[in-house]
Amino acid sequence: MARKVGAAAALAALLAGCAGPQSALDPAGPAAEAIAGIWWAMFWGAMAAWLLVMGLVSWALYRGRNTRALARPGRLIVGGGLVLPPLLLAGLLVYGSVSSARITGLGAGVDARVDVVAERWRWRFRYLDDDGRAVAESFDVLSLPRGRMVEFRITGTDVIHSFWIPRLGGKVDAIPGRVNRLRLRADGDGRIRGQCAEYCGTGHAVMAFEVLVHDDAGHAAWLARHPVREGSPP
Ligand SMILES: [Cu+2]
Repeated sequence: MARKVGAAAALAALLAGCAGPQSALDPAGPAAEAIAGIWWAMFWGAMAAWLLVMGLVSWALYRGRNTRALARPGRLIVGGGLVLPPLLLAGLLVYGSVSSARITGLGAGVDARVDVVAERWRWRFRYLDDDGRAVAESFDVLSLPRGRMVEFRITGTDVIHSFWIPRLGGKVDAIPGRVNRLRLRADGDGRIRGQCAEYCGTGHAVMAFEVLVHDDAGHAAWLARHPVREGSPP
C-alpha cells in the first residue's frame, strides 16, 4: 500500500512538472501543441528503444553461464545497429517536417502585428495598426488577443537575445540589424510567461516577460492604456 502511494505521489510530482506558466508541455496555442507532440513522440520513442536495449542487456546478463552465444550475432548488429536507427530517425524527420508549418505559422493568415525589440535588459513591444504604424507600446508585458494569429517581427539593439514563450511556441533569436518573423496564436487562458532564451549578459536572468491573453475588447482597451511613449525610437 505504502509503495502504491509512493508511486502515485512520484507520478503526480512528475506530471506536475509538465504544467505551469512556462512549460512547453502545457501548450496554449497550435505552434506549442506541435512542438509538444514532437517532444512526446521522441520521449515515447526513446523510452521504447531504452526498454528494448535494457531487455537485451538483462537477457545477456541473466541467461546463465553455459548457454551458447547468439547463433547469428550479425543479424542483431545489422538490424539493431544499422537498419533501425535510420528508420527511426527518418520517421522523426518526416513527422518534424510535417509539423514545421504549424510551428512557424507559415501560410497562416495574420490578424495582428507586433514589433519585438530586445534590449539589455528588457523587452519592448510595439503594437502596429494595419498601416504598420505603432499604436501602443509596452515593456516586459505583452498583451495578445485570444484566438488571433499574431506576427512578431523580432530584432535586438545590442547583443543577441532570444524571444521565447514556451506555452505558445518555439524560440526565435533577436539579432541586431536583422528582423526575424514568428507567428503565434494564444488560445488558452491562464498565466503565460516568456523568457529570453539566449544568454545575453549579466541581466539575462531578469529578461522575463508576462503575457496577458485578452479577448478583442480587452486587448483594445489594454492597448489604449499603453500609448507609444514620447521620444520612443521608431
Ligand atoms: Cu536577453
